[in-house]
Amino acid sequence: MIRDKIVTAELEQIFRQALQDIRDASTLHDLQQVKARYLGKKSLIMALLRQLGSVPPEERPAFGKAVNEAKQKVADLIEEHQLLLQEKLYKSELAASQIDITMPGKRSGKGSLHPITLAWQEIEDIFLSMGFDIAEGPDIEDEFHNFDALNTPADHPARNLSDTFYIDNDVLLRTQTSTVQIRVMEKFKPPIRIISPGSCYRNENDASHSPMFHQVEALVVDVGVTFLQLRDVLQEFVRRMFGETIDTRFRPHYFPFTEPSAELDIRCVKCLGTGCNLCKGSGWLEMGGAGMVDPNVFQMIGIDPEKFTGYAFGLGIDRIAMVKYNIPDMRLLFENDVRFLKQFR
Ligand code: 2U9
Repeated sequence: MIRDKIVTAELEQIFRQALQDIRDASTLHDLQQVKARYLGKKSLIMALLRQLGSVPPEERPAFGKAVNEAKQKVADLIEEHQLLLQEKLYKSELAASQIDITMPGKRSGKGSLHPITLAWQEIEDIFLSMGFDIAEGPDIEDEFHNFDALNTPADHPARNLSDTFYIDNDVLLRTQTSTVQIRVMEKFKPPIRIISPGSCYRNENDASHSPMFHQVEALVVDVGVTFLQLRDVLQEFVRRMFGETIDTRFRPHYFPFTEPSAELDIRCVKCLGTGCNLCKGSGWLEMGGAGMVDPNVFQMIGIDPEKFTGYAFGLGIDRIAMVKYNIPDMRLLFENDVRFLKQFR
């Protein structure tokens, strides 16, 4: 009986201390340590339980019951406190990560269209309004569409490996978008009135040449198409693109695919003809080439040259963008420097 009282008093003391320690545990880590101290293998309560064997048999049930009840109570209290601490932790984490929805958001930088895209779109709009359709075709071509059908013989310097990017025998990167006009003529009968804007590739690279550049070519085929119509369409295009005061002139030239052929100049947009650094004192800027479709081209593609005539021209989109937006060096168009691109917002 005396022993029983001593044990009860000891248990009582352990229990009271456990209660205090549980309450004092302010973090889950502290509580884990309290749990080990009172319920772990080496804990005081477990030590009491281990004494069970030395307790007289008649006292064992009461002794065991008291220790087990105390152990269960401590376990329940620890669990209760653990839930409390978990909730506290969750709330403090939530408060720390709270988003202030009244704060102004971060502005994502607004992009701008590339000057080539701007020029390209304006060129398309002008020609669409003059009744042209837009035709597209593959960048990777064969020799027939890039050279043979365009009356460019096998010994022509343009077919040279050093001027043209060949991928394989008879597989190349188109050097001009005329390949598209050939494909259109293979598919459709005249009347044809198209422009073909697109990327072209030539093995050259300096301040005024890029190995990849952009062209817009045009082709008009019908009965009674004349050089005068060609001149008027180009003059109208130049006025709309560069301004009403910008005149054009044609200089005789030679292209294998047109006859007669001419090069197109426009009045210098900077000095309007008096001579400046842009036009190198000439008062004119080179803008492209043009001509009447060579009868050989029509013959090659199965269009009767006795019945139909056609005009064609080619303009460099990059060149147009440079003149229009006063860009001094072609490389600026391909370096993707945002400080340059930002100016076209
Ligand atoms: C067909 C027949 C003829 C298209 C033409 C040019 C003249 C020309 C240059 C302009 C600047 C290329 O980008 S550039 O260097 N192009 O000078 N292009 S006539 O003639 C054609 C096209 C298709 C069936």
